[in-house]
Amino acid sequence: MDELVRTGMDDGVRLRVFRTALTARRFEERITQLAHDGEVPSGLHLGAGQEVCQAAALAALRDDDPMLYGHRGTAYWIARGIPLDVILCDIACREGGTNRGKGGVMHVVDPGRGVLGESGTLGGNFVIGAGVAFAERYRGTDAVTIVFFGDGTSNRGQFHEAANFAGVQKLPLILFCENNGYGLSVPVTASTAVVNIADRAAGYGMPGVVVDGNDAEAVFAATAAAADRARAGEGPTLIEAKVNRIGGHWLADQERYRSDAEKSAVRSLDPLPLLRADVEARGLLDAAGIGSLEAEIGAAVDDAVAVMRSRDLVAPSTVLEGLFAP
Ligand SMILES: Cc1ncc(C[n+]2csc(CCOP(=O)(O)OP(=O)(O)O)c2C)c(N)n1
Repeated sequence: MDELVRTGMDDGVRLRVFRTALTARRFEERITQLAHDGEVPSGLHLGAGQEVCQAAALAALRDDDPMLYGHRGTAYWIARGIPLDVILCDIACREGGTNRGKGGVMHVVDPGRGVLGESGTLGGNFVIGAGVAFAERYRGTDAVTIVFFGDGTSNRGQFHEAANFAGVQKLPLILFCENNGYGLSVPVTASTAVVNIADRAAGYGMPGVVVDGNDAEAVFAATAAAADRARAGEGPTLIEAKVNRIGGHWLADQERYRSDAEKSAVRSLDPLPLLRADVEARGLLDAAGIGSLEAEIGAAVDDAVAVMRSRDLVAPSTVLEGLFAP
């Protein structure tokens, strides 16, 4: 995507965001079932509630802009066009994944699509992302690097090192915080001294922007503006999208630290039905069109499961392969 509509999402982008978010939701529902059935490891951190935000942010970038993602959900990979069966083979530790099944649920990598992976420990993405942004500028490209992270991860030391370096170097970098109010079971108010993560931007010489992460239009506009700034050589932006983690931290989380009232309030704020209603109200898809899209996605998920089941589990004897460049 070279030309973007900067004043707002056009219909094509809106549909693309909806398709990506809906695919991620249905895909993760199936992965949850597969995990309960013991067919895939249960380590998935579901993106439910955050897919619209992730899809809208990525729709505002070019499809090969470097991306380091957080651990929450599959929408980042789907947005970049990685086939569902390839993602599922990674998640299921089978041959056929981007990492030949060795990356597991969190380390899908496809450099050709700008998908650079996730650091083994939270926080590593910040310094790697700043380094990638520096390298891209050094090579003379106009790529914009985006680093997604959660509110809890923003308290790692690497955030501050990388933000300062990006600010002083005016790197083409977007630091994109998905603030879902929790780091595992710890509420952000108990872990973080500022009200908004974006408030920290002032300390590093970059703009800090807070957006409603349930509003695809707002997320798209903020990310597009940050990308324009970065490509124009004006430096990094810290975006904080306020989102809701609809479910637990991961599949096995029983969420004992959240009241029933809070859980139902959060679930009632699901942005996916809101985006669906918007798509319908604008006449982009009617009920039949949405039914066809659901059927198409369901079939694609079925196909991915069939491919995954046909692949071998990664052989333990290959564990030391691929560690170093040949
Ligand atoms: C350095 C490090 N510490 C702890 C963990 C374990 N861990 C995985 S996810 C997570 C919570 C992260 O919270 P946040 O950044 O808010 O993202 P969210 O899970 O809410 O999307 C923790 C503590 C880790 N992976 N790496």
